Amino acid sequence: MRTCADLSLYLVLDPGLCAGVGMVETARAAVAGGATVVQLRDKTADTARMIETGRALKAVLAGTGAALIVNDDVEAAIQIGAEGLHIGQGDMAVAEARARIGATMLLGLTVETPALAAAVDPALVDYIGAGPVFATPSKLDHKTPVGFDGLAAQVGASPVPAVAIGGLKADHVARVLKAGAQGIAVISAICGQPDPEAAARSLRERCDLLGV
Ligand code: TZP
Ligand code: MG
Repeated sequence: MRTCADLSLYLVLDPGLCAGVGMVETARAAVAGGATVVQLRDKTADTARMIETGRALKAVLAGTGAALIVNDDVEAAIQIGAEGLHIGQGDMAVAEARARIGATMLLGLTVETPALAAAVDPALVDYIGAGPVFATPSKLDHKTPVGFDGLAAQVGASPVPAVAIGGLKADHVARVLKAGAQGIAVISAICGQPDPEAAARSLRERCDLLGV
């Protein structure tokens, strides 16, 4: 049986926004500040580059307890030995993804509506990415923002834990948790910040205050 990772502070890496210090250093700093999950998401990389970056991330995260999740690229996730794979609705079918990664790796699925959340098979999927809560320039083709009420509806319909995403900052942590999500997922609140460790710590402190 799989145990889902601590989803409380979930960093999604973006190579463009991390351009200054790079994704690996951003991840190291974020985890030092209290991030519990790091997702490698690089729409510009082929599988070879995903594997290269993923292995560097795995080395940096070793011994920290933070989980490494790979976005979209199932082959890279396997080759890296990541803790999980995250896919969207337009990516490979959930059953196929589960068959490829085996029984022990985590599988995350993005949902954008309560109906999609309700359709999640908890035998296959370990957590959902729910939202987008707000519009965000970090994902130009994001679906219609749902706000905190929409988030609560998605989370309430889901048979598995949820992490909220989309335009979220430290001030939103309380409302994310009140909506029932287990954690907050962010790109720009950490990536590209002048001090990614301090940015992560300020998110972590809000989570800690609320007991997650
Ligand atoms: N999926 C929905 S919104 C989003 C993703 C990957 C981007 C979130 O980025 P930010 O900067 O935290 O708004
Ligand atoms: Mg995807």
